Amino acid sequence: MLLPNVVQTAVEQFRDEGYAIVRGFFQGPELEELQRKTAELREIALQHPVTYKHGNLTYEILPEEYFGKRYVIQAYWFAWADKYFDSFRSNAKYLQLLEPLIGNNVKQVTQQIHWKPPGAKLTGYRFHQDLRFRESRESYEDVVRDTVTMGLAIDRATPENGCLKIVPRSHTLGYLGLSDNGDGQLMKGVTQDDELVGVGIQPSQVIDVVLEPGDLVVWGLMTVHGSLPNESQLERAFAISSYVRGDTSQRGEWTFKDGVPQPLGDTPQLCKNEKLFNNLEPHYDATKWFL
Ligand SMILES: O=C(O)CCC(=O)C(=O)O
Ligand SMILES: [Fe+2]
Repeated sequence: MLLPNVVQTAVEQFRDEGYAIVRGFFQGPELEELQRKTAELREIALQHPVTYKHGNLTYEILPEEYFGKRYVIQAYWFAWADKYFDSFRSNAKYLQLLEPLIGNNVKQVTQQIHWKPPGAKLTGYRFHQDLRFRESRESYEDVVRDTVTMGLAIDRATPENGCLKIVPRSHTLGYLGLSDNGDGQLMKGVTQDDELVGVGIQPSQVIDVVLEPGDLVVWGLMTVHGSLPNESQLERAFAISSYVRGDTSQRGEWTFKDGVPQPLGDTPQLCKNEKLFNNLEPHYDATKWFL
């Protein structure tokens, strides 16, 4: 468990600066298990030639036809594929950080692993605020106030392999519309300095979130962040979990009720994909967003 002063420092930093880092959130056998299960999940995902979807479960594939080799760059809601990841999402240490911020009735709106395989292009994320990914604002009382997002380093994350970059205190600037231009695709192209300057952010304000395996970074829906593609030969797997206050949100999968971990139910709940119920069957999605 986290020490009380670690929780308090993180909560204060998150409120003041729009982000916080918790070192050694996962350690030892718990970290090794996460790394092993992540490698296993990657092999399962790589059995699919193109992007695969089943309910909220998604494996985002860069197909061999266009990339010379098959890559998996994202998995969503793999709690449906492996019980380990269902209990991972309600780990008691997540609750320790969440409770002071959004209480102990909590739903989860996103569960993601992002891989940045060496050699794959298109593994960067242009600078943005995650509020752009919460389409149904009326489904929340106050989605900004009631959301906390956590990113757990599975591999070491450095500038060379495309670590997260954050603009401290940017959560106070309002919604800036970064990367909303064009098709809004985050993984094509990189943010130019003048785009940041145009919304009042100096490029020198951007910090690299360098993480050791097991370190955690916390951010909010208004925190400006992004990352560059992996230019190194080292992997960068990163597990992102976004939580909301359960009693003010009609989106997400229950994760804690009165602090008690909740497993997934029989059917998926609306989370981030508003079109979930259009097709609940397993299917391939060969959309060529990357062209
Ligand atoms: O994985 C990353 O580097 C950033 C991902 C991100 O910002 C997002 O999914 O919203
Ligand atoms: Fe993001």
